[in-house]
Amino acid sequence: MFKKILIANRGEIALRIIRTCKEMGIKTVAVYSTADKDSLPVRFADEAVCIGPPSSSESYLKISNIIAAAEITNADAIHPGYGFLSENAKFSKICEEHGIKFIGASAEMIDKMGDKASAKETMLKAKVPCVPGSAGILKNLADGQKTALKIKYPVMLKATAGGGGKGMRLIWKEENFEDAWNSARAESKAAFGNDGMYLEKFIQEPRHIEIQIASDQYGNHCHMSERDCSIQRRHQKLVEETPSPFMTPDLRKKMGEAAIKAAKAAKYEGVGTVEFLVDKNRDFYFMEMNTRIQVEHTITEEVINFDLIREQIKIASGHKISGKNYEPQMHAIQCRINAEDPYNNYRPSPGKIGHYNEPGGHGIRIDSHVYSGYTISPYYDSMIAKLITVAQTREEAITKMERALEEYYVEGVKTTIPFHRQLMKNKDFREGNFNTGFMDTFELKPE
Ligand code: MV4
Repeated sequence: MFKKILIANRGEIALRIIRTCKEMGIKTVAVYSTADKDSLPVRFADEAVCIGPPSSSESYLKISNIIAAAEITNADAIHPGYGFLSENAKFSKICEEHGIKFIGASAEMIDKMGDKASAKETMLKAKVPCVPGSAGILKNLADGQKTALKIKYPVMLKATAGGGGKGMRLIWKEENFEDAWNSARAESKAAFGNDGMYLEKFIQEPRHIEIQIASDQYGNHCHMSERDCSIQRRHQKLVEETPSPFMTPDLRKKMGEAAIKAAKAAKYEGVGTVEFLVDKNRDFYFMEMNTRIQVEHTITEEVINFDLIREQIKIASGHKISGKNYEPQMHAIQCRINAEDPYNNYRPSPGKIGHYNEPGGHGIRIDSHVYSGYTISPYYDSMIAKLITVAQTREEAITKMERALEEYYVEGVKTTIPFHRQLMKNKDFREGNFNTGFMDTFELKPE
């Protein structure tokens, strides 16, 4: 087992990783930018190293500084958390070259799964269900137009280097193809330095349902049931839950098996997530594979009673898994509490928190790095807490969430708490009647 892990991240996930390391008897090194010098990860880690100024590109993304911090503290592994360098192939490779275990995917895996057309090719070969579309990258405009006619409009044009909706275009009819082609390619070239495009049939009103998996270094794989992440806004998840209200035992079995097929085909190692689109008829299609621990791993932990960070660290150090799958035993919901103004287009609301009161009691979990007097920096993402409720049924988990949100008080900054309070009372949400288009029509009322 590792003796000392450097956490190449900040905020709640840095704290989350430090907590598990402590329970495992592993020493921890926090790295921090000058903006985070008073943060809880810095206070709770065994050692802390400043790696630069507030700007992420000069600190949490600065590979040379992070490797230097690992060398001087003699860390034998690096946990990247999510975001930042967690899916950076170059960083994974440099860690390996320095004899430091990267707790995440290999550079080859990150490259293979990060290129969406290549990931899809791997999945098609393995007979994982995929959205009908082009066979790999489109050769040119004419190839795109021809393929679109073959699979029939509406179609989705997607950037192979994409993610989070960047370089993606929905095209309803042939006459709009050329403009979409040109603008998507330009956008993708600018964002990723890659303008490779592929095409898919447009799936209308899909749900976003993802399967948590774990794979060890010996070819054993298991799935840990699903998370429904359909409540999103501009590709930012707001609420996640498990089980999905749309799930059936049959669909869970099929999607779990497909996710394992995906992991096997990729020769995956570590904990990961296979994302699917699920349509009205409960047909499902591979979207992408995430090779990191995700923000929403918490709800899976709650329903299978299992520490996923601990498992991730154990697998990275060579631990064997049994290969048995996990079934959800409870219902869990997570609301992302962001320092954003839901009444002002979710504009970030950084600043100093005055009084801060977290909810508590049975079935409530809060993963957060903030406290009374904490200053939320404008440099990083605006999530200040993950509020998770766990109960026997979905109804009880919602009731608990309503109660918890009533107790939650954050003075000094705007938060998404009013949005979550109203969502919990929304008829369609309560009936499990929602898909990825939900936020397009949701109207926030004055409080
Ligand atoms: C799609 C789709 C419909 N049909 N692909 C959005 C981000 C990227 N990861 C994939 N996305 C989508 N791909 C086909 N063929 C609809 C979306 C989509 C979406 C997917 C998941 C969660 C939220 C979404 C919001 C808008 C569009």
